[in-house]
Amino acid sequence: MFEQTLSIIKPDGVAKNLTGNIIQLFENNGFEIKAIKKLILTKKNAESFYYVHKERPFFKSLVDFMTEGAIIPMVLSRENAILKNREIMGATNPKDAAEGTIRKMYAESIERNIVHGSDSPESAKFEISFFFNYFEII
Ligand code: IDP
Ligand code: MG
Repeated sequence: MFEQTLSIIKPDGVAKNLTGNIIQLFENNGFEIKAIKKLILTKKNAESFYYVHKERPFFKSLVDFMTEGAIIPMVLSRENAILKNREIMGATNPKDAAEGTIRKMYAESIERNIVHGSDSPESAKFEISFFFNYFEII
């Protein structure tokens, strides 16, 4: 099914100048960038975005990390975009990520793992609308 997903280059990825490499990888894998912007989240924004994790022990640390610098959210589309993006990103913990995945190549730790990707059609819908208005998605 042709679908859309939300990807974010997290503050560590932006700070390490990996934006170009990551976008290239998505384009090489058949994704079209339908929308893109650069911004800095407030703590409240980050807490809202990650509300599903609010009871987790790493929640505060995750919010601190996601607000330490600029991020680049993007709407990506292709066939099976949600699953395919998760595949290209690799496992949450870079130690478990497959060779050639973004997290295997670039991530420092389970927290500082370079990219975010929606994990279901429901989360993609919420996450895309969190960052983009309908008229910003081409
Ligand atoms: P995902 O990004 O692979 O979907 P989630 O379980 O949804 O992983 O967790 C959201 C984010 O929270 C992760 O990408 C990572 O930055 C952070 N995180 C997840 N698990 C841990 C942990 O055990 N310790 C610290 N940070 C974590
Ligand atoms: Mg997740």
